[in-house]
Amino acid sequence: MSNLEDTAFEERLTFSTFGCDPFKADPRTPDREDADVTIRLEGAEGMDLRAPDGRKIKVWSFENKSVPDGQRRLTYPSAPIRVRQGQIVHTRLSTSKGPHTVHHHGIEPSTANDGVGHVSFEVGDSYTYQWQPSSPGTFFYHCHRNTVLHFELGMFGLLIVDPPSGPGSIYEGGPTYDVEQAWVADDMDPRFHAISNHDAGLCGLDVGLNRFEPKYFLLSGVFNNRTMTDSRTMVSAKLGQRILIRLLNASYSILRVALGCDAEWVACDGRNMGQDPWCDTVPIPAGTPFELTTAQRYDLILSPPARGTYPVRMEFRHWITGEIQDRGAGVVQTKVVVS
Ligand SMILES: [Cu+2]
Repeated sequence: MSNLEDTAFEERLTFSTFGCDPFKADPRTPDREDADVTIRLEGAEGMDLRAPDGRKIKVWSFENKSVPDGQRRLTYPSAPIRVRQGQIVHTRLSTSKGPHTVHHHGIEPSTANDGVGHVSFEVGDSYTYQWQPSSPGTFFYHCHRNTVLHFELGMFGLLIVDPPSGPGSIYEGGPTYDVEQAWVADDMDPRFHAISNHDAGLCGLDVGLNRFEPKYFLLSGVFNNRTMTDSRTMVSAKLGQRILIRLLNASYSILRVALGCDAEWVACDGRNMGQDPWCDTVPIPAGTPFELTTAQRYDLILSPPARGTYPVRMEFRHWITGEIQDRGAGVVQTKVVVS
């Protein structure tokens, strides 16, 4: 059903419209303008990952129907969205298999376009989110419908905002980089991934979403038995190159990170440091641990002074006890190789 001209429909919208029983419709985007970029996403289910112990782990994802021919539309995490500061962006979400939303985390659109369940549209059919990033940086997008479950099941991806001139610097006139690496850390509790009811845990249902006991630990979609060698996780650079790390903690743990080389922390949560006199960048000496809470992003510049292999260690720690998850097994290691 399309109701672009259906003002009577809009008059029927109430708070409960956004609650436990999302409507099937294609509501009009308020203040809609022509887009510079349009991204088409489909809420998708049913992709299986093979864990190191042989177990099949079901994940949900956003199928990105805007990626060029030949690229995979369905990935875990979902395909990155990449736009430029100041562009008007339309994210067109279709949901044939159940209600979802898209929350562009860290972007500040109008409420109707914010994709937060219960306070704006939960999309039972289709909706076009309109947004315009004001700051370049590292963000991410995720479903905000029954978030604890849908986010854990994999409905998220990186969102990178480049300055108007494009990739190569953090912001216009800011620090530059030659090599770029995204690290998206995630932990998985297989019990959550066996749930197939979209609404499990929502609106009075109790399926134990308050008990999260992760058994699998991943970086950028790679299980931690492969992260030392997989090209999606290890970094290769030439001596003298500057490496930008875009690090997102998409796990439900505290992520404690230690790098084997010095780093400069240049941006946090999509906000640049060093751009204003009251907010400087922060040097992080080699081996000094730092921590990211769930959903936090760090942008780091590495410029290793010599050829070699620099280890990277990430520990997934319990948010209350601080202990490494899964009796000490919750660790991901990778490396930065400079040749
Ligand atoms: Cu969802």
